[in-house]
Amino acid sequence: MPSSKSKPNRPNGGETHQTAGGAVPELTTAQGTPVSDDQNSLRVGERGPTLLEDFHLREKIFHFDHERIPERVVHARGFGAHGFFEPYESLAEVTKADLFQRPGEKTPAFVRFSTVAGNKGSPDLARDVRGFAVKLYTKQGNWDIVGNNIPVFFIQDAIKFPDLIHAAKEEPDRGFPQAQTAHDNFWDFISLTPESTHMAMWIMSDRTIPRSLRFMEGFGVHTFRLVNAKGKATFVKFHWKPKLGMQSVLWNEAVKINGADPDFHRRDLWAAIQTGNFPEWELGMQLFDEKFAERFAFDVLDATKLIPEEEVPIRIVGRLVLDRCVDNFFAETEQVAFCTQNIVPGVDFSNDPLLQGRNFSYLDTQLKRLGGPNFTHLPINAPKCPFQTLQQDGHMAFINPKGRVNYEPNSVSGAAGGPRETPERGFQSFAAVETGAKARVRSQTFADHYSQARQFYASQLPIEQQHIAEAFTFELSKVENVEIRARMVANLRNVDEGLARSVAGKLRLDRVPKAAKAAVEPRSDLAPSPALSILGNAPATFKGRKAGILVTDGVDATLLARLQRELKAEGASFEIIAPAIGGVKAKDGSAIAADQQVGGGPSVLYDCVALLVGDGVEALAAEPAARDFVSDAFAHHKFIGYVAAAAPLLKRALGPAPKDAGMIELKAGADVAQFRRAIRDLRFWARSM
Ligand code: HDD
Repeated sequence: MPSSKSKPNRPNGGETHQTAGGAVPELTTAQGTPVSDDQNSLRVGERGPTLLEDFHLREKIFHFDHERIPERVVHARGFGAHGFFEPYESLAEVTKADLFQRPGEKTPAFVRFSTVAGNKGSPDLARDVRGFAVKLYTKQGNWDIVGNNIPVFFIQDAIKFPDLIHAAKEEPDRGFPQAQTAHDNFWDFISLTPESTHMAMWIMSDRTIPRSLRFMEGFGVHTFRLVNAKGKATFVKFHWKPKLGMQSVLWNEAVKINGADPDFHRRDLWAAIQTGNFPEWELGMQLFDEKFAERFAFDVLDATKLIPEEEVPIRIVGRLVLDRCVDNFFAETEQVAFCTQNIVPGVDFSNDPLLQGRNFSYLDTQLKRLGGPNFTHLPINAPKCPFQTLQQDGHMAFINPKGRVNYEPNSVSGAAGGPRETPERGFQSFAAVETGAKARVRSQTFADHYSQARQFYASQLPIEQQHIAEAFTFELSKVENVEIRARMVANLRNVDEGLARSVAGKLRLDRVPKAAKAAVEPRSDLAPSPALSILGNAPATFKGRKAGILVTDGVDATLLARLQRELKAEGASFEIIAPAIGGVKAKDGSAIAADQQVGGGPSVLYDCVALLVGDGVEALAAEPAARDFVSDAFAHHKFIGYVAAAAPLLKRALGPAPKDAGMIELKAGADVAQFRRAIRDLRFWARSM
C-alpha cells in the first residue's frame, strides 16, 4: 500500500512546504494540535469515502463557513489606517477634554474612510458621500467623530434615515443598481424631500468623486458642545482640512477608474502610507456661543445647514497624521465600531435630532454586526487607557472581572471592592435646561430648505457649476419616470434658474416645470462662500500626486531620469507604462523597467502624463489602449508632456495637432522644469472653456 506521505499524493506535484524545524511556525488546529497533512482529507483507502472523524477537515471548513460577518448596513465599503492626533495649543479655555490640554502630545487615532451606498465589494469611485470616521483613543476614553466629507446631510431627523437609505440603495425587487444614486427610488425620495436639496447640490458636485481619500475634507456635520473645567459650554463644528489640498476627478474619469482599478482609493492610501508619505489633516473648529446661534440665519441644530467659514472662522487647533497601515484588514478595518455616543469629558452633544437618533443607531448596529455586546473588547475598539466596568459575560467575553465582587454599591473596601464612580473626573452632561410640550414636530427654524443650496451653487466656479449641471443630467437621465425628473427640476428652480433650465434642456423635458412650493421663500441675499469651492482653493502643488510616463523602445533615458528627478523633488510619484510589462530598451541601450502594461495603466489613474516614446511609437499608436491613454488625458484636462517622436501617437489619438498650453513639448531639461511648474495647476481647465 502506498504511503499517504508519498510525493505524488501532493496536489502540486510533490513539492512539500513542511516545517523543517526551527524558524517556520508549525501549522496546528485551532486547538493547538499539530497538523501532519493539510492537503488531503482523511479517507478510507485511496478512492474511498471521507471520514467524519477528520477533525482537522471539519474544523477548517466550519471556520471558513463563518468567515463573513454582516457588512455594515451603510458605509460597507471602507478603508482604515492608524495614526495620531496632536494639538498645536492648549484649548483649556474652551474644553477640559484631556487630548486638547498639552500641545504636541500625541493621541493614537484610527480613521476609516468609506462610501455609503455600495456593498463591501463595490468600486471606490462610485459617486457617493465619503465617510470620514475618526476614533481617538484618549486618556479619558475613546472619542469617535463619525463624520463625512460633506458638511451637511440629507435629512433633519433620524427617523427618516431608513427611508433615505432604502431609497439610495439597490431597489428591493431587482437588487440593483449597486453603489449608485442614479435611479428612480433615490430621486423620487429626494424630490419629495425638499430639506435634502442642499445636500443634493453637494452630492452632484465633484465632492462625491474625490481623487484620493487624502485630498478630501472631513466634517463632524452636527453642532456639538465643548465644555471647560468651569462647566462653561461653547458650540463647535469640527472640520478636517487636508494638508495636500482638495482634488476631485471628472465623472468620465471616475467611470473609467472603476473599471481600471476598483480599489483606486484604498490602493492610493495604502501606497502613500507604505512609502512614508503620511497623509495629514488639520483639525479646525468653528466655535460660537448661544448668542451667535440665536442671531444666525438658520438653526445650528439643523444638519442640512452649515455655518459659512466667512461667518465663523475656522480655528486650526491640531493635526491628524495617518502613519501606519493595518496589519489585518478584518481585525481592524472591518471590526472597528464607531459610535457617535462615544464622547469624553469636555465634549457633549447638542439637541440636533439627527445626532440624537444616531446615538442609538451606532451602538445598536454593532450588536448585529459584531455579534454581541463585547465588541468593545476587540483590540481595535478597546480604549488604550485603563478601563474597568462591572459588565460581564456574553458572547466572546475575553476581558473578565476577577474576584468576588461584581456589583455596586458593595461593602468591600479597597481594590477588591471593584471600580467606583468618580464625580470629579467622570463625564458630566452639560446641564442644559430643556422645556416644552411632548410632540412630534419639526421646528419652524428648520423650514428654509433652499437658501443654502442656492448659496452653495453661487459659491462654485463656472466649471464646477457646469459639473453640477452635468451630474444632475446624468443621474436624472437614468431615472425612468419622467415625473420624478420634472419634480427634481422643479426643486432646482428654487436653487438657481439657470441650473434648472440647463438641466431641463439637457433632459429634453417638454417644458420647464413650475418651481416647487417652498415652505419658506428662498433667500437670495446670502453672500457666496468662496471656501465651498474646490477649484477656487486649489493647492498649487503636485505633491502627493502621480504621473504616468508612457515609454517605448528608444526612449531618451537622460530625459526620463530628469523627469523622474523633478517629480521626486516635487514630492510626487510616478509609474512607467510600456507596451509590455517586461519594460523597454532606451536609446542608450539601458533597460527601463515598467510598472504597467499599457492596457492596464490607462491615463485615468494618473494626474498628468508624459509621452516619452522613441522608435516603438508606430506600433504603440496602433494599440487602442495607447490612443485612449492620450485622448483621455486630453479630454480630462490633464497636462501632457511629450517628445517630438510622439507625433504619430498624438495624431492618431487627437487628430491634427490640437496644441494648447496644457501640452508641453519636452526637448531638454528646461522644458521638464517648466512641465513641473505647469502640473502644479493639476488640470488645464482652459482646454474646455
Ligand atoms: Fe451613519 C455608519 C456617518 C447619519 C446610522 N455613518 C456610518 C459611518 C459613517 C457615518 C462615516 C461609517 C463608520 C465606519 O467607518 O464604520 N452617518 C454619518 C453621518 C451622518 C450619519 C456624517 C449624518 C450627519 N447614520 C446617520 C443616521 C443614522 C446612521 C441618521 C441612523 C439613524 N451610520 C449608521 C449606522 C452605521 C453608520 C447604521 C452603519 C455601520 C455602523 O453604523 O457602524 O449605525
